[in-house]
Amino acid sequence: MTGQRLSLATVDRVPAGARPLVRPGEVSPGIVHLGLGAFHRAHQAVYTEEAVAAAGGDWGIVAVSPRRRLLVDALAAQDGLFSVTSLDGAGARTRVVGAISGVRHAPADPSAVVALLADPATRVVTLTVTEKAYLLEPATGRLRVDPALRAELAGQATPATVPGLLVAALAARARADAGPVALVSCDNLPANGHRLAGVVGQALALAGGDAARVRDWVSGNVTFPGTMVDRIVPAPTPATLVAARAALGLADHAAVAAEPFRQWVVEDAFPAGRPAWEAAGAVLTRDAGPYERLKLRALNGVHSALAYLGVLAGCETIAEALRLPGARAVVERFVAEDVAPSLDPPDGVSVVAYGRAALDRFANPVIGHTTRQVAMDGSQKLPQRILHTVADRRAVGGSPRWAALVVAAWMRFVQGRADDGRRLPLDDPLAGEIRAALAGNQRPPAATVDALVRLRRVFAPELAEDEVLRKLIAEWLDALTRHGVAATLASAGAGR
Ligand code: CS2
Repeated sequence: MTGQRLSLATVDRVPAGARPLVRPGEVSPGIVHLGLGAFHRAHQAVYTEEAVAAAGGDWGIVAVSPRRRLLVDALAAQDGLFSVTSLDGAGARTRVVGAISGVRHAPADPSAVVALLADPATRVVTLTVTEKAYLLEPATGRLRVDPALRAELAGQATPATVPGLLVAALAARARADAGPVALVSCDNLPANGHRLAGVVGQALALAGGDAARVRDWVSGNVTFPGTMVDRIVPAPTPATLVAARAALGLADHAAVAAEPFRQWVVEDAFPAGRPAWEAAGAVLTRDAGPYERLKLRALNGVHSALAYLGVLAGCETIAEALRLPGARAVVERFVAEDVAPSLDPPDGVSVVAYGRAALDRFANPVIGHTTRQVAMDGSQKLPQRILHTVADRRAVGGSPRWAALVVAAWMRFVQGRADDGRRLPLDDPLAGEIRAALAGNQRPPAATVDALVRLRRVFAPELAEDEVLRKLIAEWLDALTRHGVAATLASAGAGR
């Protein structure tokens, strides 16, 4: 793209209604964010900007990319400015956001990132690093310690992982007595606050040096508020940048597009203050657990269902998958018959109505959220999205038929061929183990199910040993293998 680029020098040329509410440089940093992906820019950055515009406070965000450099450079060239385009059938609305006051690339200078996290001005640390970056075993939530992490924790290697960076930062903070801080996971993990506390606790237990003193300091000075975060934010495409340019009259290489809907439920446990996020519509609460479980099971669970079924049936997008004959009826029954009885929803919330509203959002005709994007990292997502529902239903003797269909769709997906024979890539940190479990697999569906449920890092032993469940999954896998997704959904959705 040629021509002028979005930056502090050019932003006043942007149409008045699209200008940022606050400007980088006017607000001192108070938040460090790990994970510079599209979701952060369209979610926490927007909430924080609106909160600061409404109620003030030194809550600029320094956004750190733990891995990739591309966005760091794009945002640095734009003084932290980027735009969010909200898209649905009714049209598009683009606005520049000024919440990000600095960017860092962790691999380029890890010690600068550790120093930033340990700076007394940093009072809140938020994370959107995706499930796999916590290095947890998906089935149990225990930290997976490999030699590389062990070396980081022992101080023999530069911190490169999220647990390594956090432990190094907390140790530095404890030594300098830099004041309390909240570490806030904004990833779709179950009980994400507890899981992050567990990561830090287990990592500190393996750390060398003055780890015992650091642990004491952490227990008195660090909180781990749980959160439920929600907004559909597909990976940006060239079309996202073209739309941003048309709306702004300037090139924006860090533009994102998202659905208009957004929600944030946050446990209000911030020992050194926080932005007035409630002024931007966030719900501050004592316990985000009921919201989080509802969202993971009735929204993300259905998302994953549509992703696996859709990708097998040759659908590019989630909206297209939802249009397959029978698909909507099947996922509605999944929510009503399997998810709803597994949950105690937040007061006044109907699981079925929540599920229907999620489907209406998935039907957004212009957002173009790809089935492949949602299908990736299935081993990290399946437990909290599907298997916890299955376990809760099986514990009371239920027969989670529709959840079993989703597990079967995932199993067919990891076998690597769509219904039309096209190859499906497996983008998953456990790809090697999954392939090994399937090795030489020309087996009948029941044997495939037996091989895959033995992946203990994904399936808890009580599920792997549950014959009723294995049979349910195998029946669906047989149907999907014989008839394909389209015919299976058409018949199941019609109640046959
Ligand atoms: C999706 C989520 O990619 C995925 O796995 O299910 O990113 C989903 O779009 C968000 O959680 C919606 O809030």
